Amino acid sequence: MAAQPTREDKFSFGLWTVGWRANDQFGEPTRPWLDPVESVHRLSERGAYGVTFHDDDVVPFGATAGERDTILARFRDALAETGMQVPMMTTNLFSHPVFKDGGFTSNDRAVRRFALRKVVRNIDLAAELGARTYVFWGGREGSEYDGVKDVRAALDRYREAIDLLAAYVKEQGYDLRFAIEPKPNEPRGDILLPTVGHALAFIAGLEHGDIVGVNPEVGHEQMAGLNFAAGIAQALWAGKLFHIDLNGQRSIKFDQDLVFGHGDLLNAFHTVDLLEHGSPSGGPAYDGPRHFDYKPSRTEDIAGVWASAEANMRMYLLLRERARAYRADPEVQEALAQAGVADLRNPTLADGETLRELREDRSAFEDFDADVAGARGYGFVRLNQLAIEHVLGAR
Ligand code: GLT
Ligand code: MN
Ligand code: MN
Repeated sequence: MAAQPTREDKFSFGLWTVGWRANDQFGEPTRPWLDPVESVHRLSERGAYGVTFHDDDVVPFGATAGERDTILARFRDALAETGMQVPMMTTNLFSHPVFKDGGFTSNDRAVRRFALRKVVRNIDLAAELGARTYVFWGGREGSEYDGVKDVRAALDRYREAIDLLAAYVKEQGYDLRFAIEPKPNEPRGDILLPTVGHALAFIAGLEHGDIVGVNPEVGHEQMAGLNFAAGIAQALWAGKLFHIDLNGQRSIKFDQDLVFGHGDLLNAFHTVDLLEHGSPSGGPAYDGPRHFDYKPSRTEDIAGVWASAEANMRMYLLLRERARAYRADPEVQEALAQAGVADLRNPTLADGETLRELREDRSAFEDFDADVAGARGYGFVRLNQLAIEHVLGAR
């Protein structure tokens, strides 16, 4: 039995997740509109510590200034009553038809200027509500056809937007960092910055990249056939894992946004192990929010929505418990040693050794017996079997 979720677990949910009305390409909504204030209460009761949202999740697009004030006052009251935090906020630059060709990278300059204004207004609100992370998911930044978008110009405009906004955050003295969320496709045929690797390369070319990191989502990497645990390991290595979207995906297909762990369970186990304990050889762990970005399946009624929210947290806690047992198991430690996992920490050259000295070291090449080294068994299968047995509760 895993423990019940508590605020210390730092579980957060997008209001757009439980609030999704389950309309899809082929069907109408199957659930009624859910009041964001109710979501704050229901999630708080279940042990979450925070909610996250797009500007339009709380204040409808096009609301007047007066309507916005009234809605936000009521929302702030719900936060105060429950003690719920807003660790992250983001902008909807994808729903309204004006963004059909993107926000920051629309071919229409007036749309790009409107997008910047929409983000700046919401960044001010994010700072006021105490959010520490501002996410950029560019779902509409891309195209369906290769000839319609000058990708190099689009990346210039993307960089212009992120640098302008990051400079604004610094000027205002806001304690806020940006996190770019990659996705390979959907809703656009191809989306700019499709993977964690693309996003990290883009960030390296920014003027204000020091406050810009990534917000990888499990399913988005897996839609591209990539290994999520390996992706976040690289983001941690780069010091850029600023936020995370946990959910589930079953192979390369449309974005399923299943409950965390309901897709590739073993990869979810290693994801939790990495977030909680850092890499096996002691690299950094992650101490930010455990944020769920899933969609309660279209088959569920409102009771099913809350059950699925609970399922996300429970999956995380169960996997955390299993990961702790895995790390503490002496047989696992022994298998890790046999696999040479910790040996990879040793620099390949000795302290102070030069490449010239390596070239003079006959034991490294001329006298090195490649056949003996090639005959070594690493025992990776045994280690993996131990991981699976822990996941199954067999150990
Ligand atoms: C949208 C998308 C998510 C992003 C959100 C942030 S909204 O639902 O599917 O992956 O994280 O804009
Ligand atoms: Mn998704
Ligand atoms: Mn997401």
